[in-house]
Amino acid sequence: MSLPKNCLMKKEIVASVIIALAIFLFAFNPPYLNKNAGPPAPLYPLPTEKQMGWHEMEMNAFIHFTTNTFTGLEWGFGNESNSIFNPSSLNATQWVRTLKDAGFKGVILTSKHHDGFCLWPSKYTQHSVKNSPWKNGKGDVVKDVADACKKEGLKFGVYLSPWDRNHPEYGKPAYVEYYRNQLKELFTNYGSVFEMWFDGANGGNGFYGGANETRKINGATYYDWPTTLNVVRAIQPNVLFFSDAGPDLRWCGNERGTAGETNWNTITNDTLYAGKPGIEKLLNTGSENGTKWIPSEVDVSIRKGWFYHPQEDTLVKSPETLFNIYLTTVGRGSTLLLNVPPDQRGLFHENDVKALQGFKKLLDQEFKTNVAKNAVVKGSAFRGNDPNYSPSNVTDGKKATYWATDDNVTSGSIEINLNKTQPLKYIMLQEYIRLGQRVKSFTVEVLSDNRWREVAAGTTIGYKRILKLNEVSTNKVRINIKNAKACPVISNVEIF
Ligand code: FUL
Repeated sequence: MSLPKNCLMKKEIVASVIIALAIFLFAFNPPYLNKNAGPPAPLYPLPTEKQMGWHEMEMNAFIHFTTNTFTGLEWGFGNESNSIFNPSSLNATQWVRTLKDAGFKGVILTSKHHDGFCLWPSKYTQHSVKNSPWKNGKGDVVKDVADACKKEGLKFGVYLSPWDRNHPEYGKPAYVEYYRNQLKELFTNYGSVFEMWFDGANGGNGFYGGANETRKINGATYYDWPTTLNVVRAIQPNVLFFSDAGPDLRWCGNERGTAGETNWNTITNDTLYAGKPGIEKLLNTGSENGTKWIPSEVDVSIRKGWFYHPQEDTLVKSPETLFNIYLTTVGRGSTLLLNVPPDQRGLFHENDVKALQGFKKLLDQEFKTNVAKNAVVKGSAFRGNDPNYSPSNVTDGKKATYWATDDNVTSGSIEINLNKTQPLKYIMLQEYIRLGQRVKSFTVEVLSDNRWREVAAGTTIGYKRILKLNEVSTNKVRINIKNAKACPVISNVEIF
């Protein structure tokens, strides 16, 4: 039986439409039909919004100042007389301005160190500035620093030593109450606090109101941290808590200025607590499959000690050393917390100021021109062939755009065309960590004499990774993500 002519024509039209659609799909691969459409699923755990803000600060400063500045000690015993605290010309604005000019974004002040002397007129103790000759007992260093930070636009943070070698009740429940009352004072009276620094040191012997004995506490239970932290959170929910093991920020495991070359922001902290012996290595690297996002912070002093001692005036770290510390902290995805201790006048010493200025000069000089800015980037593959995830997103200078591959593709390469051959010193890479930390290993190659040559390699990237390239000359750079926990998501590449 033969079909009518108009029916045959309809069949031909339908066939042509199907062929045209197939050609269109093959050619344009529209993202809405691709299984890899849309952004990659988050890889948990993720940073919180306040942790993201902290990552972006990159460099904060520590200020260690107390009776130790006048006694020459690093750990006051707790029997120091209030009368020795008498800076002749304390000027917190000089501290904060110097730090701001050097690129620091936040300041953490030792409101009370292990010796128990309080830099603010706490109503819970007589051992404080209120009974010192400084400003006839009317001064308040915490207020001075908090106000200077507000004025200069830096964030203000607080260190309050849990260990107190002055307090008669240290080791008993009454001291924990005292400690919480002091936290309440600090978090109520000085405006917003971005970070609270809990020191893990719980040494043993001390003055303890005249007992002169050794007191040991159980670091895991004595302070009842969950309750203590909730006291603070009830006043300022946005504060970040630092201690050896978090809960928000972790110690990097050393005071030398070196984050782990492998540095996971993730760690499982269920069995960790501040001061727990033997956890340094784990804190330094974090763990690939850690269940919580607790990034590492690197505290290191510009001098040998944490407090000012005149005999260390010649031992201030040089701008070059500070720059290297920058590379092994910020350049390894951590945040730097650099200590600068005021002297007996209550000023940053000239040598420290000079070192900080030299450090800033080096930072500006070494990272002056990003030759990859807006450079053309080609990639081995990108997510669903969707331009939203194209390799060129890594050079567009935008924080929220990134190159990503298809799900289950855990490696990939991008090639950056620099247009002209030029000497290169550093490469900087950033993962889009809002979707989790992913990269486990990568290499960097440059094209020279028509051959790709490996010039750098690393493991983790995280918030930021900077590698030295040792002045290679090239016009093309290739970044190979060798392995990742899930499809890599790279937001930024800069080359200097
Ligand atoms: C250590 C303390 O014992 C030092 O004195 C200093 O405060 C440093 C930042 O932390 O644990």
